[in-house]
Amino acid sequence: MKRILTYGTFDLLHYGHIRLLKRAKELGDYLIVALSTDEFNAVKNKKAYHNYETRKKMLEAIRYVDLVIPENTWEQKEDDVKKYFVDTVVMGDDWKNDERFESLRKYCDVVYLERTEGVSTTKIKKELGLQQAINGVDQIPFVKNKG
Ligand code: C2G
Repeated sequence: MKRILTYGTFDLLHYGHIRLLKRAKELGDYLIVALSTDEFNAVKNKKAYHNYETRKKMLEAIRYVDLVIPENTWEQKEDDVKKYFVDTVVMGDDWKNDERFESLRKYCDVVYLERTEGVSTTKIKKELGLQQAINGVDQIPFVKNKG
């Protein structure tokens, strides 16, 4: 059984995400998605519209996805690959040659798939008026948990 692992926030699920998951599954038999937690999104300077539990339930409903685990840190990838006996880590090619993935080649294959043009969560939020420019940079204003 060939085991595939991918990482992401997967917020406001769209066909770019689905295409990535479909192609990742086609590379093996079992697809694990390490889903960024809300706390880790803050580290990535992302504020997801849907919280972790909602994003997890949506991913678990996708036929290509066999298991969803939390992504809490940048550093957990090596442990994930070993713990789940991963053969291949798959990411969209916006991550191509990123050392955080290239460093995994000691333990597994690393494959970058072409990113789907014309769609992104940021674009959806912008077009739905769900975000405002701050200092000229489009982003959801991240409000730290009060108290
Ligand atoms: N993706 C894609 N096409 C798009 C948008 C996204 O192929 N139009 C891919 C990305 O390349 C990524 C996956 O879908 O492989 C999930 O995208 P995001 O949720 O934006 O993930 P990201 O914030 O890049 O998180 O440790 C790695 C990070 O957690 C990756």
